Amino acid sequence: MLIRNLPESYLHERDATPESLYQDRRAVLAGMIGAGLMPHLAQAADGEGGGLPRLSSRLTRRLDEDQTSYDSVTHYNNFYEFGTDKEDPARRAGKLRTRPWTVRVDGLVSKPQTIDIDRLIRLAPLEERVYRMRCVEGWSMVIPWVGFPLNALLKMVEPLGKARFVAFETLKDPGQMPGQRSSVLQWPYVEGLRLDEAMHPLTLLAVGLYGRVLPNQNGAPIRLVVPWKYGFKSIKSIVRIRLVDRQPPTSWNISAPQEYGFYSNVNPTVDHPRWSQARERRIGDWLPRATLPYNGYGAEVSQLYRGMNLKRYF
Ligand SMILES: Nc1nc2c(c(=O)[nH]1)N[C@H]1C(S)=C(S)[C@@H](COP(=O)(O)O)O[C@H]1N2
Ligand SMILES: [Mo]
Repeated sequence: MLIRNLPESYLHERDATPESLYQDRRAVLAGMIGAGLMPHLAQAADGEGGGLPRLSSRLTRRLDEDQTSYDSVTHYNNFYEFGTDKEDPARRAGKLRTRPWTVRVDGLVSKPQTIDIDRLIRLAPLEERVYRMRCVEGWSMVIPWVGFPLNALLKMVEPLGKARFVAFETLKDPGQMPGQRSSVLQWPYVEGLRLDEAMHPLTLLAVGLYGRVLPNQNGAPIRLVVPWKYGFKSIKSIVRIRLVDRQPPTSWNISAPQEYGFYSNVNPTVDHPRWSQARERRIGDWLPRATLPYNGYGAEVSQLYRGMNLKRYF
């Protein structure tokens, strides 16, 4: 059973983390509201969220930028399983049944497991982290995610020495996901990371946003969040995570290999063949802004790519 397989570090991560990082979310919120900051967060906490259950978490990562409104985060989405228009997922993802739900974690690991989502949420050290997100199409958002580091789950299953990549898979069920009746992409949606990218402390498995359970359109009940990569790497509604020895196929790369690479690190100096990536439109802003290398996370992640030709490995 899961509890027995959890390594010490997983169970005790909360205690082991310096207390200064952790502040009671309510106190932080009260402070921010008191200071007249984060009106969107205040709104979401006070009634938005469509009655979705709250998740208790510790704020471990702030960002000194305005958060995108709850309404935009939940009504301007890419989730092709529910259609290709930005408003389709909000209108159509209500059909998705997110309970019961299990995530199968297997492949090159010594402890393959099928984990129930509620057990995972109960056991995981839930954190609130505010991340900048950049879609390859040129828009960006700032989203307060709730989740836990992917590396906590990976350590639990004990990757074998041969494991070099991690492959992710979304649910395939055309009955619930009407977009899968179209062949706009190959289904199920699949994504992948190199193992060191997957183990990086910034890489999150999100189960909520704005302090509540994830809305279906944002990838309920569990989705990946990799903030230094273009949004399509952050695969939604995950049912399987597999440790493998070769670079796994990824949906957008299969669909248009000359446009979407495996790495897909946010890079203002490497243009998409059909448009520049130098600038972006922050949802809610009028004026475009400069796109940052690695979406602003370069100090933390650029060492992962030392010596690599980023134009070749785009
Ligand atoms: N399964 C699945 N995951 C997906 C997508 C998708 O179509 N299907 N779209 C991706 C893209 S292109 C982006 S920009 C983000 C959008 O996440 P959001 O709607 O929560 O902002 O989800 C990514 N994850
Ligand atoms: Mo995207």
